[in-house]
Amino acid sequence: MTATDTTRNADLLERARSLMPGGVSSPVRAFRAVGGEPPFLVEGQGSHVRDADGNEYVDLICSWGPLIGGHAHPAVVRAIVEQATRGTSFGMPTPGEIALAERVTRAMPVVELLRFVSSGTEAAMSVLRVARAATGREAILKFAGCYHGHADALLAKAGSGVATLGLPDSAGVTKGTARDTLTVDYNDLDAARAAAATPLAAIIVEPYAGNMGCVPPCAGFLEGLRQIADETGALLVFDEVITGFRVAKGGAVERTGVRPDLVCLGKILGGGLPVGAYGGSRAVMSVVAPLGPAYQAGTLSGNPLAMAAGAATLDLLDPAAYARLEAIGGTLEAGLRDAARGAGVAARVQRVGSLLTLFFTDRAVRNEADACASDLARFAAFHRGMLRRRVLLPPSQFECFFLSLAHTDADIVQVIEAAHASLKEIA
Ligand code: KE4
Repeated sequence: MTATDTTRNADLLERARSLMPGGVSSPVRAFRAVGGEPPFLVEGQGSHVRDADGNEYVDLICSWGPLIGGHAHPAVVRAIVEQATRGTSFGMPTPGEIALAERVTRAMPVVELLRFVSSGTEAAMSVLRVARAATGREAILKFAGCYHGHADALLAKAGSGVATLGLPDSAGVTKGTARDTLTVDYNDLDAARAAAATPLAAIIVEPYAGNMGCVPPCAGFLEGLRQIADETGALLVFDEVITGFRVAKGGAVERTGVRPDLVCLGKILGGGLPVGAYGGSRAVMSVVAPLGPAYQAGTLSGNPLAMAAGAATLDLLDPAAYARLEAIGGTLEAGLRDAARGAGVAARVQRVGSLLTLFFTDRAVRNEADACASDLARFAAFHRGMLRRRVLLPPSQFECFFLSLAHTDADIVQVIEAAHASLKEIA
C-alpha cells in the first residue's frame, strides 16, 4: 500500500473529467451511488487489481462479469496475442466466429442460429427487432429492475396502469418509442399475464435478475412466462448477458430447464473483449438479414480478437470450474451473513452460483421496489469501508458481486474479514 499521496488517481480523475462526461465511459463507474472518487485501475492479475496510486484490491467487479477466469488469464491473453499477430479485424467471415459459435450452440442447444454483435445492448436491441419481425407485433413486455442495455425501447418504465403505454425512462427517449414497452414487476406473474392481453412481440426477462442486485426468479415465475408466451404467441427472450455461462455452462436455460425462444448473450462470451450475441431457433432467426427482412449489421461484429478471447474463456468452464465457483460463492455468502449477524446489522445475501448481492434489508428482495427499499446509504458506507480495506465491490446496491476462478480461499477470507470490520463500523 502506498503512502497517502493520491495525486495519481486524483490527477487522472481531473483530466478524465475534462474530457469525458463524469470522467467515465459508463455512468456506474463514477461512484455517484456510493460517494467518493473512483480509483483508476492500471493492472489486473487474477483476482486482484491495482490502481494508479499503487493500491491493490481483491476485485469483485471482474469487469461486471466477463472475467470469470480472472484478470489477464494466461490462456486468454495467449489467444488474443496469437490472433493479433495474424490481424485484428477483417470485416469478412473468419474461422474464429465458427469456433465460438460452435461452443455456444453446444452449451445452449436452444440457440440453433446466432449472430455476433459488439455489446449486450446491441444483442438486446437486435433481438427485439427480430421478435417484432417474426411476430408482426410491436409491443414488448419487460420487468422493472431488469436492465437490457441502453437501447431506446428498453429505457422505458411502467405507465400508470399495467397494460398502459410505457413512458420514457431516460432523457432523449421519445414517447413514441417508449409507448410500445410495457413494464410490470419482476416475479409478478399475474401482472405479466394481464399485460399479455396486449398482443406482444416479446417478453424479455433476466432469468436471474442481476441489475437490481441478485434477485432470483420465484418458483414458477419463468415457467409461467413460458406458458404465457405459448398461450399468446409472444416470443420469450432470456437476457443471459450476465447469466450466460455464469450460472451454468448452458446459462439459466440449463439451470432452470425453461426454454426461451431467443437468448441474448455478452460479457463472459467475449472474455473481457467487446462481444454480444443473440440467437434462437432456425425458424425465428431466419428473419435476420441476409436470410430475411430484419436488418442488423456491425463493422466489428465477430471481431477475431474477441472471438479468440471468448473461446479461450469458455474452454476454462468445465464442471470442475462450476463446482469451484459454487463453493466459493457459498463460502462468501455464509461469511457475509455471519458478519452481518455478528455486527447486528439487518442484511440479506441473495445468490446464484458465483453471483451474489448483500442487501441492507431484513426481508427477501423479490423485485425492484424491495431492492429500492433496502438501506442504500448503509450500502454506500459499507462500500467505502470495504474499499478502504482493499476490497473493490461494484459501486451500487443494484449490482452483483462477481467471483472468478482466480479468487482463492485466502481472497474469500480477506473479503469476509473486511466485511466483519466494515459492518461493525456501520452498525
Ligand atoms: P452492455 O451493452 O453493457 O455490454 O450490456 C448491456 C446489458 C444487457 N443485459 C444485461 C442483463 C446486463 O446486465 C447488461 C449490462 N450490465 C451492466 C452491469 N449490470 C454493465 C455495466 C455498465 O453499464 O457499466
